[in-house]
Amino acid sequence: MHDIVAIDRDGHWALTNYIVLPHIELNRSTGHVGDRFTVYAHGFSPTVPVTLVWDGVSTQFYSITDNRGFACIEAVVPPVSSGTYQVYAYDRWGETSQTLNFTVIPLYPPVLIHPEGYINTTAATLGWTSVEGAAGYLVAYDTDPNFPNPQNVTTNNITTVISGLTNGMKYYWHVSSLDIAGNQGEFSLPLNFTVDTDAPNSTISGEPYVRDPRFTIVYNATDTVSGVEAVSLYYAYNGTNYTMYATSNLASGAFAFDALYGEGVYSFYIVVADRAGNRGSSSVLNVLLDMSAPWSYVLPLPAVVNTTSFNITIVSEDTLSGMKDVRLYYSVDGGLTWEYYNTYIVGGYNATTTVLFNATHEGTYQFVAIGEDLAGNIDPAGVAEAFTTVDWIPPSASV
Ligand SMILES: [Ca+2]
Ligand SMILES: [Ca+2]
Ligand SMILES: [Ca+2]
Repeated sequence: MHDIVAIDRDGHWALTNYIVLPHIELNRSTGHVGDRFTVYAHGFSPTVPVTLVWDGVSTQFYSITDNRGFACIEAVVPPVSSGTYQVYAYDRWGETSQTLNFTVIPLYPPVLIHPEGYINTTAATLGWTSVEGAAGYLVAYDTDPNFPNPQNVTTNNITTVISGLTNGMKYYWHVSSLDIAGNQGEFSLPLNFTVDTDAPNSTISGEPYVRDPRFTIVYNATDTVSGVEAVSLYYAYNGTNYTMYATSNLASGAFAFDALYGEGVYSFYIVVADRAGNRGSSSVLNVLLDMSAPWSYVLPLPAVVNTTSFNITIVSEDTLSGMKDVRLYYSVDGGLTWEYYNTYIVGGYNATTTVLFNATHEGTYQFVAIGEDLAGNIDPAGVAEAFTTVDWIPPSASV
């Protein structure tokens, strides 16, 4: 109710009443429980309380109009179920506004953070972003992407631990927000993860004795569920601490190794990681780098032997890897080429080998022995190491 006063130039005046139909405007027509919103109330009685009515739940908000009948009511969406509500305002004198609709909508879902992909535990910690106004979250997980039989967890936190998961199983999960009235919003887009608690298996192999300081370590790694992510080669020299040498993304292959410390024992193993973060190690492979040639020689023989068969003694020595074999060569009567006679298996670091040599005819014999160690180093071919004259035909005399 308003008064209108008309005054003329001479000061005469007249008074009348008129009624302005009050109305309200909302700065928004939808919101979540707890959201703030503003109501502009026009055309109410001056300087009186004006009440905003949230229909259906009788929630009321008060303000006082100014001398023009205007009020600005700061309101909060009450904790009501999702749906459309009617709101209106009235003042102390019963002036009542029109009715407006306000729709309460559930909270938006959070954004899922982790886990995704592979995990290496049967108890997963799920995490997501917080949603403003959320009083809690409903987490659902299932082994089927359509969530036909979800396991549900309600929590006030932005993480939760779900346990009792099965190795090798893939799980889908999503989260919805709950407001203080218990309204459940839509679920987030799902993430999924697969449980892999099995460490990878691996083997390495290589030559036990090598003579080239660049050699190869062959490896093979396998993994169930998630697969091999990375392979790392570790080595130690003569029992020192292990150091990582190289890595590879390939599940099987070979590492070329440069033995920078020279001769000695190099020990190797590999560590294999799968995509879930499990790690497994191979057994240790020892490789002996032996770059030193052995030496073998034939012991001196009598100046003359008078039998077709006679013993030859070969002495061999090798450091590090030890002897593998020795080959005996001979030449007759100053022949320019060495004839191969035989190969003898020799073990150990120092060996004496006695062999029976069968001469095919008389003459002057020269001998040389060429040894080889287990790493493949070979005694340098040299000059004759022993010689003898074979003469088994008695001298004949005629008179
Ligand atoms: Ca695995
Ligand atoms: Ca050697
Ligand atoms: Ca020799």
